[in-house]
Amino acid sequence: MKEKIIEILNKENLYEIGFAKIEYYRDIENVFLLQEKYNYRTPFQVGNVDSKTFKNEIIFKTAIVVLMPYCKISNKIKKEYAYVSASFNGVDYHLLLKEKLESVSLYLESLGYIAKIFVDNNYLDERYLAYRAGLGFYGLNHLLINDKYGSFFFIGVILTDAIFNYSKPLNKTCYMCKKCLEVCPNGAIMEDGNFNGNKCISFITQKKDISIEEEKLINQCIFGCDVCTNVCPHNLKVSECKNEDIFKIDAYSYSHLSNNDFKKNYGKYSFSWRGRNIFERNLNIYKQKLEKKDKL
Ligand code: B12
Repeated sequence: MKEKIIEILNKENLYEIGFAKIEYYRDIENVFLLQEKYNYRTPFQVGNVDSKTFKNEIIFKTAIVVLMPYCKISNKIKKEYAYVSASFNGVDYHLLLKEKLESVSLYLESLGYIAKIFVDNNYLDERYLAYRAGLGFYGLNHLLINDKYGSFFFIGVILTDAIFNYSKPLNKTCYMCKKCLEVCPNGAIMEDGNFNGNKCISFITQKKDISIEEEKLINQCIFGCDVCTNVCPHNLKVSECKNEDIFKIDAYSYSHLSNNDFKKNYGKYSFSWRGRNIFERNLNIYKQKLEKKDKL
């Protein structure tokens, strides 16, 4: 059954696949408790400590974890163009990856098993599941790093009640060069190994109400943030997106869109999930910065 699943996924061009045993994950319980204590948790994180550690799980036995790589964006984009971070650059990965995992869930269901697909906005801690499935190790920037793809990949998960031979976590750590910590513009990555999601620029570009101080942090990359990943030496091998594949928008000539036109033009991209207002807010912040510079 394992070989068949790998074969199905390979046909979908997915090659990094691991099998994690679902059990009570006590080793990360404290991470979530500390996160809540210090207010590091963002509202984009759903679920609670018990659901993420599978404390009371009775149905699922296995997480089949799959990585889907994406390309990185060079920071040599002309200043008049605003762009979105690499993870939001292409066609919505939530839909794409879910679709690719569909044939595995159908296969498992045909054998009488339960199978449920998850990508991103759900109660699971997907990085931890990928770590347990032997697909990578944690970086100081808190992203999971894979030997082939660096940290430039999305994670998809299928939970099932089927039982397999399980993969082992890798016994590896990142180089701890601290480059990510040094370049993070807002101190989200901390020396003590913690991560404050509320300070992460990626979160600030996506949240509704931002302060004047936070506005100062929004720049040419108007949605998401690649700063800590672009300096990471584990990402040197990651290939750059072709110029024509980079989503960019001329900040000077963009004019306000209706909700319908925004959906029509950008609905296929994952950044559109936050809607037009936030996108235009960030674009206008960048445009004002450009205009200020032009006047100098
Ligand atoms: C909420 C969220 C965010 C928030 C908060 C990020 C965060 N660090 O939690 C914000 C909006 C800031 C964000 C940003 C980004 N995100 Co995000 N995000 C999520 C989401 C929905 C939940 C994350 C979560 O539950 N965090 C929980 C907290 C506790 O995590 P943590 O503080 O980092 O703690 C971990 C480590 O400290 C570690 N750890 C600490 N102590 C110990 C001890 C032991 C023993 C072990 C084993 C581990 C361990 O384990 C903890 C749990 O994993 C996941 C999808 C999902 N359902 O999992 C995607 C996800 C993590 N994001 C992803 C991506 C791509 C990004 C961005 C790169 C997007 C961008 N370009 O802007 C940035 C990267 C920011 C960064 N450096 O982390 C990918 C990560 C892929 C990867 N290679 O790791 C995910 C998995 C989505 C996906 N399906 O692909 N994200």
